[in-house]
Amino acid sequence: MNKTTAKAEYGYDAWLRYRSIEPGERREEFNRFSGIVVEGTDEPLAHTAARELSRGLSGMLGREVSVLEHAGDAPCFVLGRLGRSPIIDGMFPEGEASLGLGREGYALRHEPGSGRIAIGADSDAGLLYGAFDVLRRIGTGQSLKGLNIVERPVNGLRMLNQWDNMDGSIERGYAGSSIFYEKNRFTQNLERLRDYARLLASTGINAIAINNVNVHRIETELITEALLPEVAKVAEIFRMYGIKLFLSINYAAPLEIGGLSTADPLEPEVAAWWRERAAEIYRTIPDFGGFLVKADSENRPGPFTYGRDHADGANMLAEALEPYGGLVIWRCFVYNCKQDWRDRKTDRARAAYDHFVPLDGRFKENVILQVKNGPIDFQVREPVSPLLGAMPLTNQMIEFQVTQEYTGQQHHVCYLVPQWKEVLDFDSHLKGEGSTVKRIVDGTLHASRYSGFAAVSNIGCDANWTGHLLAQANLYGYGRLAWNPELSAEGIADEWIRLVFGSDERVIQVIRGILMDSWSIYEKYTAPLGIGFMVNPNHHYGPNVDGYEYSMWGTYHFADCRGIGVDRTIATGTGYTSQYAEPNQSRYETLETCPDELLLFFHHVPYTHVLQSGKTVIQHIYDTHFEGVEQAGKLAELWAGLSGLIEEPLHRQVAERLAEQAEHAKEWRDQINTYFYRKSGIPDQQGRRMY
Ligand code: GCV
Repeated sequence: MNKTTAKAEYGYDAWLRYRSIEPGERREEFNRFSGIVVEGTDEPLAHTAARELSRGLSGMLGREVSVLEHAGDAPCFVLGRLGRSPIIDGMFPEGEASLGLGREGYALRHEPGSGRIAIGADSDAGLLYGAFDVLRRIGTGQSLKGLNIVERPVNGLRMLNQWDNMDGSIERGYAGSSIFYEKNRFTQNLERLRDYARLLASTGINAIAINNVNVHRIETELITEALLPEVAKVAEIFRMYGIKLFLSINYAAPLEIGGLSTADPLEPEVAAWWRERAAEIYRTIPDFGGFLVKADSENRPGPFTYGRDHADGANMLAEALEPYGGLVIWRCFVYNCKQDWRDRKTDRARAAYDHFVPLDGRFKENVILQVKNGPIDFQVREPVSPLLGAMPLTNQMIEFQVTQEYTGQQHHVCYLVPQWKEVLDFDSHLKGEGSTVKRIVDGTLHASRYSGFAAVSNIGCDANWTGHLLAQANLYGYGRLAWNPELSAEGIADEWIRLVFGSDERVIQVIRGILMDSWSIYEKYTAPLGIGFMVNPNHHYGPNVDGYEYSMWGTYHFADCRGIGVDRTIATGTGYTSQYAEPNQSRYETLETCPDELLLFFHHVPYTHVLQSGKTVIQHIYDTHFEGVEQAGKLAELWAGLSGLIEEPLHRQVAERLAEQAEHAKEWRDQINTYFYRKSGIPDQQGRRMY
């Protein structure tokens, strides 16, 4: 087995495998193409697009499909900028004025006479996205005959956050160590970075922050002369794929590495220090994206130390970056992480809204607030963060977690696209019906200047990138959804499966089923009814019902012998429900209308409380935990049925993870069920085994 085949068999090529097209109609259709021509641009990005198209087509057709000097008589692919080439303008006579492709959009058109397929764009980035679109269509078995489409990304920023540290570790990384760093230096394996950039660009990602938001000592120096040349090399790789590079910064950098006695944002010498850093960065990386900032959050430094607020803190950085068009992405994951568990009035869920909403209108234009999808922390089930959209005068973007910190750590399968869809489709009612989260984050609801998606990446140096091969679908799905939140979770899964495993209908159906059921199965055997956590402290893997109950982190379930849940109502609880607009506020506030799956997030109820489903809370806990384990076992069986239909190394690695999941799910079931049986003393109606 040569090196390339070995990599492919372990999943390295991910969804860019370019599997050979079976002989038949489709293959004949594409066999006629002589090559690829680039028109009206000589920019590096356009050449990347042509190279990618050539690579993909050559892989799928089993022959070299090269980039040609001129279009000849035979059908070919023509990539080109509108208004700069007679061939392209001949194929898109209506021009950009009527197509409106913008900075990153593209149009695809088949011309029956010449047989040509044109990828037209008003930007080189558009050509790259168009090329990957063509490859995706062919790779998923579609014909390009009669093709005539226009595509534009719905969201401006489509970003990944790497939580990579320079020592090579990754905060919440479940797929090996960092591909960016090792032993406190930048990696020498630039090929792997390039392959990562290819994967990301193919899904539409256009921005990346390459270091952990918890910025430690050595990473603080990424913005200095010492490390900027290395950062610039990485920026160049991502630039070739239309991806802008950002750095996470340490708010205390002026103190820690700048020789100043303060990091107070209102001190002129501090502002001057940051201006000088910005100038240096842009001298080295002229298209640098900007700073990602975790400040006054989980013991990270920030403006609070100096009696300043988040707007003071962010605006000072924004001023430094403004002359160069740089952005400050300021995270809103701010709460009291030194809470006293005895204090039932302080509510971590309220914190982000309480901190930031009063600052609406005070942030500069080039500041974007990055808001986690839920008010707590990427749990399997949480309500949508009420902060999203609640600051009409402020740019916001949403933050998802592709890495599965609380959702099985890539040892369990948990396809998260359905969860993200639910968040995006949530109607905040902030400006009446139809004020969905997707309209907040695409910037249309409040006419925001900047907005979009960010997410914590799930990759590492494991051969298949994500540890669990099926977790690749989350990375793929994130990019696709950031491009277009209207895509369906099934449709995205379908694409990923076809690109990785091919077109066998049984394979597609089984894997799609596994992916689509996985979130609900995981939810069933872990923390019930929206209560969250119940995980082992620190690493967050595996069950531990009281793991965080008497800690300072503000993530409690308050279970006693009578009941469980957090009273977040206005009437008798923390008042968190007041942060939602009507009718959401009343729906959550009222026990009878609160959705079952979020009941314990909003209410403290007796175990005998009857859910809308007709079951008591305790019986729901027992039933879902037994069911979840049974279904997890079924996933492994379903997968076993695919043996022989997909490459053995790919089959084996997933089979191993699914077997592990099925076992580990039992540990969850037994700990959760036993805990609540012992607390409540209420037996299972079906008399199943408790311990
Ligand atoms: C980067 C959670 C995680 C932390 C993470 C933090 C954050 O608390 O457990 O590892 O730190 O979120 O989003 O900043």
